[in-house]
Amino acid sequence: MSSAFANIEPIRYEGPDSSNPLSFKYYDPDRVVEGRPMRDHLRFASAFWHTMRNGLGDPFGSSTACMPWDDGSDSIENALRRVEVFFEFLDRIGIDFYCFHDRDVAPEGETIEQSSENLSIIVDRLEKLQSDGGKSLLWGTACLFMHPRYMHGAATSPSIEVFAHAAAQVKHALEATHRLGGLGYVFWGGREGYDTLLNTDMSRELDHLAAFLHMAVEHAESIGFKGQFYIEPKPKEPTTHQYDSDAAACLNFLRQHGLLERFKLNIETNHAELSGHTMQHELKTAIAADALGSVDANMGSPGIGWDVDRFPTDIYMTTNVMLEVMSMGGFTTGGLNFDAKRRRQSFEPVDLFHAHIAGMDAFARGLLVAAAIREDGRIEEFVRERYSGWDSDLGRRIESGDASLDELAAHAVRSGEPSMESGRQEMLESIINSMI
Ligand code: XLS
Ligand code: NI
Ligand code: NI
Repeated sequence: MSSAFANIEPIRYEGPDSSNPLSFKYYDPDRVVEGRPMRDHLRFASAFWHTMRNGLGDPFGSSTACMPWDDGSDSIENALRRVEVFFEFLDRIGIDFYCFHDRDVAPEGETIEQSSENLSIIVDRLEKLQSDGGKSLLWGTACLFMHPRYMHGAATSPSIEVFAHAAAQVKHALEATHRLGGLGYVFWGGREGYDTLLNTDMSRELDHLAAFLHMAVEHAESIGFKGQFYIEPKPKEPTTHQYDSDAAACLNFLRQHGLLERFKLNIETNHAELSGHTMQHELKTAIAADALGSVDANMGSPGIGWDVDRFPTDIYMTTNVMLEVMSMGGFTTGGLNFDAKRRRQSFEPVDLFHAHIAGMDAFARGLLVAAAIREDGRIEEFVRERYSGWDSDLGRRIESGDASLDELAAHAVRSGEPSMESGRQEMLESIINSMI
């Protein structure tokens, strides 16, 4: 086994009074909350692309991350070393799941066949590391946005040759995910959108995207991949407009093209913020359609208009996420994937630990606060009471589509002017504060 982190003890729960920064203050994996251990509620995953491949460069400055195990080359040996170090990291931090793009784990070759062979070599090693370490693949995906050939999109490229190339890449990535027993497969439409409508046939591109996804579903069927497919909404960046702009747009697209049965959504906090919604709004929209699958757990920086992928440390936000996840009975195939990177200044290997610990503890606290809010019941009771008029005979008939405008008009005449009730927003916010 690799020993890149030999000087770091496995991270353990030491409780809120510990002053050891390399310990969990709240994440106690075996602690039972609402009948299940914390680890099963939270299902943390680390993202290979950020943890192992992000040099922390930005548009104004080069990489800063110190990665002594990485020789910077595109060799298979280097790629194998990286996956070894990654699994050592997962082991030390105590994370059970991971996610990757094909091109993060294996170098792209000169041809599509060579790329697929490279991927195969790495997948062999991943398979072994997974079984030795008891780790699982939360989801796999194909990187259809980095290579210059995808500059106009992949499944929505105007070029049929690029579309075919992307299809080949997805076929291989799907097969790799299947071999690794992946629980899911994500489509994030990095460049599936446009920079200007002047050169774009939008409706044709959307039809192509649907055809692409249908082929993926059929291929999954033919190889026996039963994992969950996800679309990950994001409104923009790198394109000016991305078709999968938010949860509602994705759901409409999936429904229109008969894909909703096989797809759920992977909702990312920072993307929700970029779309002008809150994370909770996006989660509720997905849950209302029975389509919340998984979460990319990160957060933005208020006022910054791009995807900064900070580690999620805001306890209000983690509380809201856990309230929604618990309201749907918890994750099934999904989990909390830290699609998050350290700040450029946090360049030391140990910062990978600090960053994940910060995110894990923030979510563990969010879980505990959410459980306390649920147990307390005041908020739920308030909402129930607010809609109690609908529990009447008339309410039930309206909800089941059995009432008419005539009947309601007669009812309104009988009842006179409706009484007004306060929404009590500040009172509710104060209740939440008293539980955090
Ligand atoms: C980028 C996305 C990406 C997906 C996987 O903004 O979050 O990382 O999660 O392709
Ligand atoms: Ni993401
Ligand atoms: Ni993102």
